[in-house]
Amino acid sequence: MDRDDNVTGQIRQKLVDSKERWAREGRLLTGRESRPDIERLPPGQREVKTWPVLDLGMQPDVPTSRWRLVVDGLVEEPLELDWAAFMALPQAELVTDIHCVTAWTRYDNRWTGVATRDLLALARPRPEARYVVCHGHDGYTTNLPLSKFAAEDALIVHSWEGKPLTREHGGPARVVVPQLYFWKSAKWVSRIELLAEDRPGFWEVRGYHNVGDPWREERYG
Ligand SMILES: Nc1nc2c(c(=O)[nH]1)N[C@H]1C(S)=C(S)[C@@H](COP(=O)(O)O)O[C@H]1N2
Ligand SMILES: [Mo]
Repeated sequence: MDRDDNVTGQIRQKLVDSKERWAREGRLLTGRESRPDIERLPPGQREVKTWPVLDLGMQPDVPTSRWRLVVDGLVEEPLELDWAAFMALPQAELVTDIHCVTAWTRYDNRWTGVATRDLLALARPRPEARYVVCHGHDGYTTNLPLSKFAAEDALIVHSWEGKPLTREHGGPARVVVPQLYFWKSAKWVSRIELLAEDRPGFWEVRGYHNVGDPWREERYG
């Protein structure tokens, strides 16, 4: 490892350490619950107009020529899609809000991509499949209940505001699960693994909530 890598590594570790401390201290918690049909802003959130970039500091460069999406685990029909096969699937366009656990919310993001439901319909989950782990090309993982992953507004997106998703935001393709905090939406998605038993991901083993519903303020726990 050269000196630069070392410095980046230290910064990243500091960031991870401070977020673990936030989780232990329950930082930003208001103790409120709220309902999406009554309020637009979940408890403890504030609206931002920009789109912050958050990740582990390594932003993998995955050209669409090398991009593959694997759907495996407890499925009848394991998939390995290349870019052309992915883009040939039915395309959905949706406008949804982003809620990040660090308390910013960004309204009205226009996504284009493939509905997770359509992907799952191809792979056909076995009856015992109840959880999903999403993997990113940077080694990131995050877990969620299959029911949340399969929500009708959950997508694997390749475009934002009609333009290809940028690398810093997880391009060429990332998961977007609008009903959960944004750490549940894996950038640079490489693999969707279906499981019978839950398996906590990167932030979930570091004190973040296992489900992460912003309306119930499930930040940590
Ligand atoms: N592959 C990968 N996905 C990831 C992350 C990451 O580090 N790696 N960070 C998560 C976190 S903590 C957040 S808040 C969002 C940030 O997405 P953005 O940078 O597009 O705002 O991505 C999530 N998905
Ligand atoms: Mo985050």
